[in-house]
Amino acid sequence: EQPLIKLKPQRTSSRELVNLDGLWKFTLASGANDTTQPWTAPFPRGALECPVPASYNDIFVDREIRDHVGWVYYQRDVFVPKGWSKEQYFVRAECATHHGRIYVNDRLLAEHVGGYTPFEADITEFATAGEKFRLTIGVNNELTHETIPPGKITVTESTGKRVQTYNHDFYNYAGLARSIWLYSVPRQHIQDITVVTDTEGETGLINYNIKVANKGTGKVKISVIDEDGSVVGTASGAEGTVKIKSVKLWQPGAAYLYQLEASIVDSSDKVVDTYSLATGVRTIKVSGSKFLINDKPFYFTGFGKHEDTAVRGKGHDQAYMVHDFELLNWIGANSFRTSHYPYAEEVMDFADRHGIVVIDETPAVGLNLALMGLSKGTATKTWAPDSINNNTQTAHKQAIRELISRDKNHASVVMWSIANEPASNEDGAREYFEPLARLTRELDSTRPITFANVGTATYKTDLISDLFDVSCLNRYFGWYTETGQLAEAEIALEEELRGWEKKFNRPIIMTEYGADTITGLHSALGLPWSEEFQTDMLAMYHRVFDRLDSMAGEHVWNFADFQTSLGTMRVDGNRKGVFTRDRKPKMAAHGLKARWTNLTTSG
Ligand code: GCB
Repeated sequence: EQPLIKLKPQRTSSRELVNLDGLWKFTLASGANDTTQPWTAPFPRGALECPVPASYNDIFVDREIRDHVGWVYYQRDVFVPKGWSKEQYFVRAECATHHGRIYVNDRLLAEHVGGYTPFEADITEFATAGEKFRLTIGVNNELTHETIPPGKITVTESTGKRVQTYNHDFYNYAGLARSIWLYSVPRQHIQDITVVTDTEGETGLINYNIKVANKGTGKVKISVIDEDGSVVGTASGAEGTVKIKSVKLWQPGAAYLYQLEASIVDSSDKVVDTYSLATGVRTIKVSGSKFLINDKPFYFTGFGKHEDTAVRGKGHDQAYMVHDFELLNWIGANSFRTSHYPYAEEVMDFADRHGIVVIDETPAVGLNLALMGLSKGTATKTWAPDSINNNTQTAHKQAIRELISRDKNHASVVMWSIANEPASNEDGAREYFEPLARLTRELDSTRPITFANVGTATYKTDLISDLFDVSCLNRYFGWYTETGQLAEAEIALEEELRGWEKKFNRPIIMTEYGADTITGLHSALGLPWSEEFQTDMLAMYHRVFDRLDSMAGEHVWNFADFQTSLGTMRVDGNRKGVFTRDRKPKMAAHGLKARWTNLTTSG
């Protein structure tokens, strides 16, 4: 059985890796009915050049490119290293948002729908070792009611312009926002590894399962190596358990990673292929209202984030990644949610290495016609054949499969969030979500599952929450309702939280709360949009949280200001960041730092 997403490419004694990031030639397809085939020839001289990784939208100073709806093409020449004649080799895109096609010379070799997960083309038969080929990647940014996330394309009558609208509150950045790789593996190679960890007293257990492609006579051997480089356990066979005596656990804030080195060896014990997987040993459980990591209650502090920076859009950037983690550390945050899509794999690896806890979310955001864009006056039902329907659900299942396939081995990932703010109070929600919750549990029975619940689906009206393990709530009392009235907001918030607490004896995490705040805007009265209001509003929420027994965490919306679609509700994007888009702290950051640093040190 083919794994959905193959192991992140790696350079080992048996594998080679060539990074294809840099400037690529770039062109737009001129329209939806464009019949030209840009991949069949080199792009003309004088073509635009676009950096990879980056979203293309904000790179050029051109509304036509920024607002483009449809295909764009990236192209470059690539050499296959001359030593690869006996190998199998692939082009891998870490993502193409939202629909990608990989062409080698004139030939389409891979196609993938879903904007935030990797896919690859086996190019072995189509590009010769030691020779050059033309690599073209087509990327389409269209969203319909049957994609995840959903959207709608309308044609403006007066100009004929196609316009993309959507229900989610972040800009529809598109293009090649993550790395592109050319990599080789031996014909017989390790295709997938699944690890599940556990403990027995002081002993750590790594249960592993290895999938081998083009299986021959080779045997699988496993060594587990600690951070000092000592082998602490071995095993053989494609499936088994490695026991580690006096195990060092992966802990929030104190990561410890073993390297699980999986090899295929031939009959004379020669290594055919080898792959090294960073593995943290830890357990997760939900018990009553406690979220337990290594059997100790864990209280989430941190943010819902976005992959978003100026100019790059959603382009992965190492400097921003490291800086964001530094700021999480500075402010005393121990966790974040990958709102509202899977983040670059490098981010997950970094979280593993630095002990930051992650709630990992699918791109299923905006499945709610009562919110924002899609309905625009013609308010209709969310769960309906001409709206979010069976095909959307099929795409949603695929998004869940790909998220878990890619991220199942990350110690940092402690929970799956399969959607953000769906219309869980509308008829049809249960029919839609019941199979998705079941699928998620089938794919991974070791992690709790959740979704981020919208404020309009209260403890009285929500129809699906019993299908999940943790109540993740997004609430905006004091902002979207009781605007600027914190006393009234405090009463409403407490009533709502107590309602959830009574209904389910389980952890509650406030996965969103926050207020739009313009840096530098001040108000002696603490009125909305000012830095004082953000500070006061967060403090009010914290008072309420501290009065409840079931609270298991608080994630402020948002880590940083971020870009959204154009609209009268947003000023150059959403300003609920605790940091500005260029990562300067707003006033509220200092209050959070004091609270979270204290929470962490007082356990
Ligand atoms: C939400 C959404 C988030 C928005 C936020 C807001 O509930 O989950 O994507 O950005 O509200 O600021 O309105």
